[in-house]
Amino acid sequence: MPGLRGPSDYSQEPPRHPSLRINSKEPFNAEPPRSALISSYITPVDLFYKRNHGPIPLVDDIESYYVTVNGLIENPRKLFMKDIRALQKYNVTATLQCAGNRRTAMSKVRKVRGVGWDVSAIGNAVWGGAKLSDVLELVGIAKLMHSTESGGRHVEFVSVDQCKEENGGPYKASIPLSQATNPEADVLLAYEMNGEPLNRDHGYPLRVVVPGVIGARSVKWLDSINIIAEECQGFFMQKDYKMFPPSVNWDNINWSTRRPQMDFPVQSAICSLEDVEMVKPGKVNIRGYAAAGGGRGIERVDVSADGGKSWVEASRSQKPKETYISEHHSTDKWAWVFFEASLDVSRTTEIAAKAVDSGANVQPECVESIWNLRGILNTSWHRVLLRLGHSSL
Ligand SMILES: Nc1nc2c(c(=O)[nH]1)N[C@H]1C(S)=C(S)[C@@H](COP(=O)(O)O)O[C@H]1N2
Ligand SMILES: [Mo]
Repeated sequence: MPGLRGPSDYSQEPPRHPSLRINSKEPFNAEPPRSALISSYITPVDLFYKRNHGPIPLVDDIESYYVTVNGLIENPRKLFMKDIRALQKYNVTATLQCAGNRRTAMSKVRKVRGVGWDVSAIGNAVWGGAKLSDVLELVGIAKLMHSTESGGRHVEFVSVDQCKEENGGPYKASIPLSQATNPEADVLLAYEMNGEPLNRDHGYPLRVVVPGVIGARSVKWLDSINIIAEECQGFFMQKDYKMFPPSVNWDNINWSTRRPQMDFPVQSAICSLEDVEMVKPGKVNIRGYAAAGGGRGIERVDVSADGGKSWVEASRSQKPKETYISEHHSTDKWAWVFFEASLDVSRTTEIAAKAVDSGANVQPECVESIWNLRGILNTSWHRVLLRLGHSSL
């Protein structure tokens, strides 16, 4: 009897927080309101965005659940939860961001295909679990098997959810073996989120967390791990989550010309204000998040009260969470920072924010220049319009 299975319909979905904004019901895709997103540096599990491509899998019997490790290894293995829990446990604070975050704004320029998201398809959690590098060592994969040899190998993660994009098959993705075997990359097989067992929406009983990389590669409800010669050929690697130039449309697209997106680019968004807000003249408090992919930290966040003509530097805060810290807590290089600035507003104006990462990469000014037909990676300056309102005396 299998321990984990993917149902074919939506009759057994888990309960969800009522304040989530639902962008698609089946599959369930939802994000918290902006203000809720920045009310906590560690995003509470029930408010963390949920991004699914099929019905949520179920565990019938956790004792009989195991992950198989197959492919280019000498001895394929079954790993039960007790085997994974027996490995050193790490807590990694990492921001997960969907590549489709801020898609709705991109769609306003020119229509794109995909689930519409505001700015909250992102969250920061403390993920607890075993390092994938330890798991691979356990099954006998030498640490030095790096991808410098031609045809560098990959590690594929396969789930059990039934996705229509895969013709009813499971969600899957891969990362290079060199990243998977690198302990510093902090790739986890996580069984905890914010100190609690993962819940069903976020991948119970076990998920992959690939810090610094678009959320699409952090496969939930892990069923098998395959060591393969070429990257995963699944839909979400080959026919989705690739970044195309603005000239590519649905008539001339050639998916094979692009590589699957991995690292996410530098991002920020103002969360203390909606797209259009009425304010009184005076000081306006601007707060939001900034996140850098690939382990590059945030170097700076600039905010403007005149649509980007002049800028001031925002103050930043990155609080390591006290509660879940263990002796083996990793760094915060995978986690977002919160920023804050107080701006003087005396007329109707546009507020803008842009972040700079440690590699001096900056968010692009205009969404037009990065428009792409799938609407991914909208990292353009985040802008909100402040309308000077008459106070209601
Ligand atoms: N098995 C499985 N894993 C998955 C997905 C999925 O649909 N099925 N969605 C991916 C995408 S696109 C994102 S952004 C993240 C979202 O993780 P979350 O729902 O825990 O926030 O999970 C990824 N892993
Ligand atoms: Mo995603």
